[in-house]
Amino acid sequence: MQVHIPRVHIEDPRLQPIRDKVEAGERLSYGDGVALFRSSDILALGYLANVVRERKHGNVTYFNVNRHINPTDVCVASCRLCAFGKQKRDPRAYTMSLEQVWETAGRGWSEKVTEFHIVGGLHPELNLDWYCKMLSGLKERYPEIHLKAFTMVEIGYFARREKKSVRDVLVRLRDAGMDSMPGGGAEVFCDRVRRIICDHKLTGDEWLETARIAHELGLHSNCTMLYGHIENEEDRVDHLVKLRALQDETNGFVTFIPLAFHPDNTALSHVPKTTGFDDLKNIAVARLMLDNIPHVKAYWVMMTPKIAQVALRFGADDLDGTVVEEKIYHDAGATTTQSLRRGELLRLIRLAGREPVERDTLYRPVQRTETAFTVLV
Ligand code: V47
Repeated sequence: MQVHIPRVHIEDPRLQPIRDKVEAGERLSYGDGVALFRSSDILALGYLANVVRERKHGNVTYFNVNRHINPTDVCVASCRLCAFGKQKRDPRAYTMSLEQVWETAGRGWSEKVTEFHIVGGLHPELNLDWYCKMLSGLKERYPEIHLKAFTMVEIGYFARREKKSVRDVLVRLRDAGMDSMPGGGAEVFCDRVRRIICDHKLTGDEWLETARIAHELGLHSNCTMLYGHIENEEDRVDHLVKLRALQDETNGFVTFIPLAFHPDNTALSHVPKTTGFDDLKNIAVARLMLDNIPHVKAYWVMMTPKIAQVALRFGADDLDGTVVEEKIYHDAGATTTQSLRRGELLRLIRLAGREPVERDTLYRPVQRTETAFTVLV
């Protein structure tokens, strides 16, 4: 898309060569990524990221009408970063029956949803058959709703528990109704960081390999990075560059979502919360480094709707959705509401001067009447 690029004043001299590359549409290097994270010239970062964002998407900003479902919070992993996972014997822990999952899926919508976003803890007793029944039961009851389900971490756990290959597990779940996969569990790929924040999880290489296999099977997925804990700028850029390299091979990632660490009720509760400045910087640097990933999402639950709205001028082209019920961030102290109405998403986008487009999970526009929706292909 041809866009007019105004020349804005850039204060930080280290960003001049990066501006030249961005304007010429050249790929940024690892060193450029570190320089971007180290810069405090937030307006320059926003300007550069906005050039890329408008080149890819013009003025359009996407959102969807979705519902999160977390079938269980029982988790064998006990990651220090997480406030959601509970041990099975914890009196606060819950596990839904299949009927409860199917019933929860239909509850709390203000508008008809197009996507269920389904993730949960690593439950020691729920087997692959149970998850396949859950998916096929959802498909039977809600055939037109896209099932975006299971992080790479859950897939790795199912494979280990069932003594099957990752590929076999993915094929079983796909055949039972899994349409695509969310981007969670990637955290930061660096081993030194993972040993501290999530030592029982897949390694970074295993996360990437699982994503590669999913993409080879024709499943699209998202990808994320958890920032604002113990990682440094180099760790962040290393993470982004690894995602970019895999995307060069598979083209299977649809959207990148930077996730701000929320420390409350975690074993890392001493870590200070991220600032608005860092949240915007992560959006902008991601947009600049991930030249081959189509979308960058400002997840309003994590950033607050106010910062997410500003992020639409700092590189983001998507706000995520109505969500309806969010547990992972709210267990970790998020103060945002649990859900936003479709009308509120439209208002946030329009008041940022952007053109809202409701999308399905794979970014096909959705046209809605009062009671029904059609995906326009
Ligand atoms: O996998 C866990 C992270 C993820 C905390 O793909 C935490 O469209 C911050 O992946 N503080 C879940 N983060 C959220 C997620 C997601 C959200 C929205 C859209 C999509 C998508 C994916 O949140 C987890 C983990 O990486 N997380 N605990 C915490 N205390």
